[in-house]
Amino acid sequence: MYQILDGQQWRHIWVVSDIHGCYHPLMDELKQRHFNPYEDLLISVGDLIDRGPESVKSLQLIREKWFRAVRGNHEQMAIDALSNNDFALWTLNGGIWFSRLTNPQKLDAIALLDACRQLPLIIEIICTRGINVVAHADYPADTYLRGKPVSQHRVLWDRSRLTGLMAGNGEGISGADHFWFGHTPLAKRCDFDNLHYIDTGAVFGGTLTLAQLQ
Ligand SMILES: [Mn+2]
Repeated sequence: MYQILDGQQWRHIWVVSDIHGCYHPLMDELKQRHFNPYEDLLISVGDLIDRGPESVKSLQLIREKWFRAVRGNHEQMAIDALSNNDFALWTLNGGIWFSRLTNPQKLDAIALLDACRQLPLIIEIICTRGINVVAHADYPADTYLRGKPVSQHRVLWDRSRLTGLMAGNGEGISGADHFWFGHTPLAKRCDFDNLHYIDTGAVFGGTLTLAQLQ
């Protein structure tokens, strides 16, 4: 559930919003920032796949040394579809690309989605400017604690904290310096206290947001 990273291993560290198959826009953003795959790290808030044009290429990022990701609800829907052999929910939510792959492509995609079972739900990375926590939709507690069991479903899906914050209710989460979430497409990134919601809807005609943690 938790993966702990020591930021000292990298020069610059970035977190990126929901990619959803927007592989080439991501490469453009990395180029603009002079991202160096030998020295820098990119962390995804999850939802690498679905809706956009290049789900497989986006999924292949998990094999790169310079890339880490937490699991998003879209990866989870794909994992569940394959294990239950029930593709209805996933297909309805942008997973149609999978059925259009050739058989060899499908085998590679299955191997990659199988590897997504190993993706953590939460990444904690200790950077020069403090402790950062990355999760897809929410960290469902008032206080962060490394290793604390939390609801997988809420980590992957829950929008209630953000909805509350937008209505003026709620505050930050203690126990870490910054929290980075995706999942809910917004016109621009929203920062409430130490909570950062960065999904700016790249796949819906918006942009990818990259935030530098170190
Ligand atoms: Mn999502």
